[in-house]
Amino acid sequence: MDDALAARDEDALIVVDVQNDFVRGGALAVPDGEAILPLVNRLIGAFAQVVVTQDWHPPGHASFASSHPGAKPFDMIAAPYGSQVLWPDHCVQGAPGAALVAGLAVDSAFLVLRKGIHAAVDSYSAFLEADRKTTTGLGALLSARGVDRVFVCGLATDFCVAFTALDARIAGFETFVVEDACRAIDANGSLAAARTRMDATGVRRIASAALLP
Ligand code: VGL
Ligand code: ZN
Repeated sequence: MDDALAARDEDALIVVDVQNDFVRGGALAVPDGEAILPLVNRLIGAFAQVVVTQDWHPPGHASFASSHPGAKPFDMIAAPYGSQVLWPDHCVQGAPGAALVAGLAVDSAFLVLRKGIHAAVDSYSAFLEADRKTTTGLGALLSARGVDRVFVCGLATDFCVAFTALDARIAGFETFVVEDACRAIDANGSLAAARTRMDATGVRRIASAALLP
């Protein structure tokens, strides 16, 4: 069992992409993704500072396979900013699939942060887009609010959760991924790769029992 980590005022919870397209029936459904909802809601209740993110792409986004003639979902392409996995169309701005899952306890969140809004650049991370230059401003915002530890949960472990956690760590926050409050896509070894990177970067992987009574 992990040491108890009872949430303090200087802790922020980032709830990543708990959206219709990432759960059962969605365009990019994460296996068992809907199962995390009760636990995520309990975590939200334990934190004074909560940020919820939404993947929020314009139609024709560069990460969509449909934007690249001849490409299929899960192909890789070389984008100007590096390699990019191509996805089914998902989380299109304003579409039902982009909405937060019904029942997600968002009311206490101080911020709903939308990311991936630039047509030519993807953004798994809630901090820095895939060009590694364009910031969402989240790091500065959390710092200005006195946050020093960041806890991350949501979907998907191996993409938006991991990239968000890695960037939180790089931004200087002590960073934890609450693994049982996440689910993974796990395409082509992506979950093992994400865990290896998180471990190497000093992101701590914990269970919710360390936080919740
Ligand atoms: C995500 C793939 C594409 C995620 C978002 O939320 O993990 N994955 N867009
Ligand atoms: Zn996306």
